[in-house]
Amino acid sequence: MLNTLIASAKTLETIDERLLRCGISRRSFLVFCSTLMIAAPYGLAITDKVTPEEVAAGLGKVYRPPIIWLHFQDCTGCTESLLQTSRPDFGDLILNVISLEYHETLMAGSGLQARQALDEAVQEHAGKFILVVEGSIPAKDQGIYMKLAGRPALDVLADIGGKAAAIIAIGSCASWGGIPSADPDPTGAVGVADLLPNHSIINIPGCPPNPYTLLGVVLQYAANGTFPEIDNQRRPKFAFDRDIHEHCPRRAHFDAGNFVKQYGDQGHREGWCLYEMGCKGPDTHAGCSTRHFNEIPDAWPIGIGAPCIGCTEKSVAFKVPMFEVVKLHTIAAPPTSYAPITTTKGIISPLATGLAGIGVGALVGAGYVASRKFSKTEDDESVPGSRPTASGSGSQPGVAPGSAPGASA
Ligand code: FSX
Ligand code: SF4
Ligand code: F3S
Repeated sequence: MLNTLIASAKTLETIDERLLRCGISRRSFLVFCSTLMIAAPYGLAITDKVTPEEVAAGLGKVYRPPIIWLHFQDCTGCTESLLQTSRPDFGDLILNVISLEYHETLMAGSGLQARQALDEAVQEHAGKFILVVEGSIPAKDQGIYMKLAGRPALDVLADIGGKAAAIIAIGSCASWGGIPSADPDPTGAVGVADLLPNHSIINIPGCPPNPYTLLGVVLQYAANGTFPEIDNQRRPKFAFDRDIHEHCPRRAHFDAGNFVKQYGDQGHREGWCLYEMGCKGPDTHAGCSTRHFNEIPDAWPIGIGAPCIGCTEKSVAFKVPMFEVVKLHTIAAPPTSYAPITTTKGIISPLATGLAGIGVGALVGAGYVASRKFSKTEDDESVPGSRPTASGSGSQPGVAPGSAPGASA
């Protein structure tokens, strides 16, 4: 078990020992544990507990996992999102919960000093450390497009990856190539698993991913010596098991047919659905709609009015054009009996009251909701931001003209 191996390293101590020695309050650690529980409410053995106290009791006995973090072709956004984690603050998180042995962005040394630090860390923790890789690896032309201390990145990854207990590919770049692999992909950018397919590798895609997913995976591995259950793209299921669209706060607008037509229009200002602006939420598995970034409410793409670009999906991100509308894979439209979410102008029909009115009212309501869905007529005042069209008609989202609404392939 990894934790037994780690314990043999004299320089490492348990999380409890470290917190005590450094004067970190129990309260801070409990806040951290409860945040982890929220980020991973199921699917992680370390958070599969009833209270934060139980999580803390289990985690406290875990030896701080040694981490070596390498950068390849990246923007450092993944590191930045970790830096912005505020519970506990960055210093507590990095220096006390995990044992970060090498990280080029954060270390003071450079050049030969950095090279020696890396060699020493690899040597001391060989076979016990977790290698975190950020950024894609240029594989074209024998890897000449990126060198570290004179060695192609390809060789560095093979060498250090071969000595790691396990590898975490953080971000979409390290998971499959990400932005550097976008057409025309001049460097032949690939992900870690493309180069080391037989290693123990887990992918945490996202541009950037949620830092608590990383911490959950790291601590789970340190505690149990195993990665959490993964899907067919090596992503931890606890964080990637559902699509954005399922829990999007704008979903009610999608169901009601209220779509932003243009950035800055009235619908955009009112927080309507971004589907027609190319939102890839229906095609994207990630937890962003419920786990926002930096612990700030609404700090995620759709929360600030930008469509999801599908950054966690290899087949979507940086491949499908930004404004292209995705197909829907599930029955998207709700029962037509759903009440509209905006109030209507006019007078309630007397037929809508009384027994006889119930059936008729339902039909009228259904007809109303159906007509509001995907309405594109220019004179429909109830649809903010509608733009006049030549024909005054439009297609339903995700449905090819002429096909039935709702489900598609
Ligand atoms: Fe890529 Fe990360 Fe995007 Fe940036 O790993 S996943 S470009 S946020 O920093 O490398
Ligand atoms: Fe949210 Fe996008 Fe789905 Fe609209 S299409 S409900 S903005 S995920
Ligand atoms: Fe990425 Fe979409 Fe989330 S773009 S950060 S998966 S909302």
